[in-house]
This record gives sequence, structure tokens and C-alpha cells, in this order.
Amino acid sequence: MAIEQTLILIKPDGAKRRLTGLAIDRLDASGLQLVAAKVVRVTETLAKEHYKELSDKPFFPNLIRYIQGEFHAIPENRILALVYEGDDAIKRVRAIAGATNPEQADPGTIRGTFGRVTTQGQFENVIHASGNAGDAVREVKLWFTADEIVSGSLAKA
Ligand code: IDP
Ligand code: MG
Repeated sequence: MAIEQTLILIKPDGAKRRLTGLAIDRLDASGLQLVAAKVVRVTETLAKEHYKELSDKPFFPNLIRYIQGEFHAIPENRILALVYEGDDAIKRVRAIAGATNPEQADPGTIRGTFGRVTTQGQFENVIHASGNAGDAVREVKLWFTADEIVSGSLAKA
């Protein structure tokens, strides 16, 4: 197993429903290390860059609005971004988060317990977690500068 870093975002539905503490509690209980955290104003540019691989999907326009907090009246488009680090961190955090579609996510996961599919078909799934090693490296770099990550384990690219 390799030491990895993975990006977590508390999505606007998670923030609105006051699930930030619960998400951090579960992530901390995994034994992974929290190595970076900040509140970010999600611009349209950042949202589109983060989800650029999904830009041809029919749900993309609403996904960009969702992550900017437009559906949950989040002031200043604020979002909490975290980086957790440890052995096999990407898979372990995905297991805590659950499947993308909250209706299909295991009931014990964050998404399975607290996520929902809106009547418009939007997946509101509480947290983002990087999906694979390539995404994780790209996303951690997109949301954080090297100086903001307090870790001695991974070389700073
Ligand atoms: P992930 O967040 O589990 O990695 P992705 O396929 O990368 O899933 O999709 C990113 C986000 O886009 C999801 O978390 C969800 O908010 C939204 N999304 C993905 N697929 C759908 C869909 O079929 N309908 C509505 N929203 C979707
Ligand atoms: Mg993904």
C-alpha cells in the first residue's frame, strides 16, 4: 500500500444540514491524518475545472451550480476543503463516503445515510472524495498550494 493524499469537500447540502462535524468525525476515526483544511470561495472557474471531466454530461450545468452552493443559499459560495493522508487513503475515504448515487450507496456510508436524489434528478451526496490516484493528485493541487499542506510524508510536487 502506498501513502496517498485525497481531497474531500463538504458539499453545500452537507454544510447546510450541519454535517461537517459528522464527516470529519468519521474521517478522523479512520486513522488517516488531516494534513490540510480551508474554507474556499467556489468560483465558477474553480467549479468547472474541478469537474472538467464531466463537462459533457447532461447534469454538468446543475452540478456547477450545486457545488457553488446556489441550491442551498450558501453565502459567498463557501465550501470546506480538506486533505487526508495515509495508506490507501483514496479508497478508504471513498468507502466512508459511499457510492456516487445516494440511492445506491451503502446505508452505513455518509452518502447512503444523508444523501438524496432531488426530484430534478440532482445527486446531493454530502461530500466529495477523490475517485482515483490521478484525480486525487490533480484535485489536491487545484484546491491547495503546496505550502498549505502540512505533511512530511509526500514530496511536494
Ligand atoms: P463521485 O463524486 O462519486 O466521484 P463522479 O462520477 O465523479 O462521482 O461525479 C461527480 C458528482 O457529479 C457526483 O458526486 C454527483 O454530485 C454528480 N453526479 C454524478 N453522476 C450524476 C448523475 O447521474 N446525476 C446527477 N448528478 C450526478
Ligand atoms: Mg469523481
